[in-house]
Amino acid sequence: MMFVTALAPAIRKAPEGFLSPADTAAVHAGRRSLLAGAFGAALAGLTKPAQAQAQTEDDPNIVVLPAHSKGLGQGVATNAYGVPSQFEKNIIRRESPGLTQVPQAGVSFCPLQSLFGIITPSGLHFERHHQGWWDIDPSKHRLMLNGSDERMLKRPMVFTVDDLMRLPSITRTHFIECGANSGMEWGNVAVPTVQYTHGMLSCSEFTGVPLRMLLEMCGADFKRGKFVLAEGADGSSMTRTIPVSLIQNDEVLVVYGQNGEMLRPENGYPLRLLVPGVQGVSSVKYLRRIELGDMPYGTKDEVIGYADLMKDGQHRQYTSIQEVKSVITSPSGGQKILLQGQHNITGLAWSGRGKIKRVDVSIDGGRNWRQARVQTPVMSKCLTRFQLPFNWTGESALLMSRAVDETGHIQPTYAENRAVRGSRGIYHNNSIQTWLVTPSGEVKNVQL
Ligand SMILES: Nc1nc2c(c(=O)[nH]1)N[C@H]1C(S)=C(S)[C@@H](COP(=O)(O)O)O[C@H]1N2
Ligand SMILES: [Mo]
Repeated sequence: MMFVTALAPAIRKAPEGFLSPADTAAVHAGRRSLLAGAFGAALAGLTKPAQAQAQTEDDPNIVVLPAHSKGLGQGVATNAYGVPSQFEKNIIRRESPGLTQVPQAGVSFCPLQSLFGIITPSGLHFERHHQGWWDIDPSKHRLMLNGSDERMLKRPMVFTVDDLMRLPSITRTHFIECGANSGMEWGNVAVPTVQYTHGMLSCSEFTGVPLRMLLEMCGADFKRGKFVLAEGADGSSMTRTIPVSLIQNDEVLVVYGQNGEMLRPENGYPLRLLVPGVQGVSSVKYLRRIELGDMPYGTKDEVIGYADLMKDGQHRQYTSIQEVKSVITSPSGGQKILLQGQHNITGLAWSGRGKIKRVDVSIDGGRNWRQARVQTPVMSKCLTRFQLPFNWTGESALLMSRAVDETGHIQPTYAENRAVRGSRGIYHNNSIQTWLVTPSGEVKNVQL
């Protein structure tokens, strides 16, 4: 007997992405109990069919009728707003220990290792706050559009959230990635899990109205006005310059919807800007003001931070595009492969320039590459899921993924990136990630 669905538990997802000491001991002792009941038996069956047969026949999880098959379940609306199963309580956002001193100026990382497909559940969307999050009363929130002078924009206007929701809307699925995602890796810190290496990345279906339409309602003059300033309503006064060229294709949205419901407070409720493909900081949350002007604003968030420190010591400013990137999310750092045989390498690829064209996967540190299967539809500036079967024979393996986007950009190696960028930067690290699988099945972050 062979249960194909039983493959997933072979990579055990423990808290923090690590195995508990007890579990690790169990693995070393060779106890199968680690893989619950029938699943464990079925997995064993992939390599030893006869044994699997014997184990499944007297498995109490099959032959003993459980309480949930005999009694009454919970009533409707017991969870008026549904929450995940109690058995999924380890799948949460996590703060990287020691990364930030104060939680209000912090990051919580998305558990990429545990997610499927491309949509990040709203409650798991990574969070980056410069001064904490707020749950703002939407009836009191206002969005003002003005020009740096009256020639830029003829009629300054103030919109309520209701005003915006009465306009025709656009819904699109896009990733948001912080410009500092994978930032620790420039210095070869090699943080242990994909949650911490790549978890400042999430993807939602967003709903809102094009910023260009709002500006045109105000009589914007795009011959004069070449730059937009976006300003948030939180105490950090988050302000970013966005070139008008970026908003002209209607991709930049003033967003109120996220995955079919209103934005979550942590993600900017009731209004945020969404600048697809551009580093997350430009997607200003709690958006309260848009100004049209004729030059870049050079605000604190553009001068002090979000500038790339180059190899020669110079800083590169306004590098906004999140370049082509990918990462294997499973097996990934901190996980442990418990059984030899068939596994599935899976991960995410994305590019701030458009669609993903292909993803190649290597299991030998980049000597040989095979093209991964990419889940369709592939959308622009959106996460793309890839997979490749992996037969683990108990030997060391170096797992890598390399994405190519529709503009022909190829994800670089660390050596290629460092040759230009050095190793002291924070932002815009799109290097190829390597996971080492050791003969004991442990998966570790290494750099090649
Ligand atoms: N108003 C406001 N907008 C903000 C921020 C902030 O602190 N305040 N953080 C920015 C940064 S640096 C990023 S990466 C994204 C993160 O969006 P998220 O918290 O919804 O994931 O929001 C951006 N917009
Ligand atoms: Mo960010």
